[in-house]
Amino acid sequence: MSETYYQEHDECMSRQALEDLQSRRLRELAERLYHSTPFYRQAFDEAGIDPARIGGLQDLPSLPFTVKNDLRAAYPYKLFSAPLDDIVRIHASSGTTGQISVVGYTRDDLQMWAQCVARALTAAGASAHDIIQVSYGYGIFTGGLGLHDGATYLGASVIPASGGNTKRQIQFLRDFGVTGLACTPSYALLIAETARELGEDPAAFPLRFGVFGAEAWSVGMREQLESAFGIKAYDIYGLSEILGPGVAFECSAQHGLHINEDHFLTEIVDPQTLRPVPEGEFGEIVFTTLTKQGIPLLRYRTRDISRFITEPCSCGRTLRRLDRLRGRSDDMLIIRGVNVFPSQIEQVLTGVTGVSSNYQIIVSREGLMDKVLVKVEIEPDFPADEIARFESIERQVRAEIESALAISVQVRLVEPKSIARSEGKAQRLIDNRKEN
Ligand code: DLL
Repeated sequence: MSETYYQEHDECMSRQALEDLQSRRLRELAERLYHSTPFYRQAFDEAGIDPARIGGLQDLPSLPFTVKNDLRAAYPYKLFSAPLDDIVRIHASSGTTGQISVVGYTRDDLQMWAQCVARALTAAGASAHDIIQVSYGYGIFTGGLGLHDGATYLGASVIPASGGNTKRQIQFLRDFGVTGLACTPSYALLIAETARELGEDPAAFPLRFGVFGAEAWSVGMREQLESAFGIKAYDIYGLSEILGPGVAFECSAQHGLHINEDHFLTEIVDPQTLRPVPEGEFGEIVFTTLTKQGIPLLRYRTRDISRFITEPCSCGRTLRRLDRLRGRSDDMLIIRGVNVFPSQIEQVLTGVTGVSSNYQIIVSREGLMDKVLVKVEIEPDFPADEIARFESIERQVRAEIESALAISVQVRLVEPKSIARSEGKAQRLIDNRKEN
């Protein structure tokens, strides 16, 4: 058994070979969906599309989209394409609105998922020799078990720590020789902060790399995590509707996330017109699952915003890259006509001395305008007798946000530890807009 999981044949294909493969898989998918899933049969019939006549990628723009509400309306199993007898695992999306989307995996799906994650771990420099602590939540959320199965597939020694009990996490990191940590970036930051409070230096742990995702995070946050633990921090992206973690991943170049394009056909569209954006521009990511059996989806609108990076990658993989995710379109703020994502505000905060990266953005709406208050904690070692500097730092943060993003916000510095920490996905945005 090889010590890494680098599938050169699949990860370094020529564009032509990849597109041929995608075309073939798209044709098979359309046939399969038509004959196995009443939802898609109806969608094809209504659009007047005969799946047998789909030639390949050139026909993709004529195929119907799938949206989150379709999944919710199909609750729990109506969008499954495989019989329940063939489903061996069920997960659900971490919906914040109370309505959840349910997804099912066949045995083959689980294997493909583990391979996608094993590719991601390999790209982060992991091998069968690593000890990987999985501190994403285990359960109905896909983070824990997704990373777990991928790390197991790779042959690493896996510590299924799950989220929470941060002191015990630190004990494992210190005593078990852990070389790789997988969790949300905000939880990694909390682990580092808690270690310091306990008088430990997180950089002294044997950790070498982190595989962080499940929420938007900035390059500034990456720098903080890398220096706190003395590691390389890699981004991993995915969503339960499509797979879970492992749809796309960063490599040693740390510049964009390679999409597992042999399994996930990817488009970037203008959310208004639903047409592809010009090459390299930001838009909504749309995925078609080419190989999934449990719940394959056609042109699923993720509401996540990114763009393609088109230059070749120095790592040699030809799988196209997504730029670091900006965030979800639902979280986008419009401030005097300027579109801003919380992750862009985070990027500015991480560059200001004296403030920490624990922050919260509180948005309200006045008329058609979003009004934004940025609450950010001061550094824990900020000298107590320098409270007078608060105002000048607030002014500085406001000025830096204004100059970097061309928006004006209110800024309030708050005491260390006054903003709630998260052991999973951080809640950075408090959105009071819908109440108005
Ligand atoms: O968060 C899957 C996952 C687990 C990915 C662990 C990476 C690591 P959901 O709970 O369905 O699945 O949430 C999916 O989280 O649509 C994005 O908005 C956001 N997201 C996930 N990864 C990233 C990332 C998992 N690397 C939603 N950067 C997605 C930015 C991310 N946002």
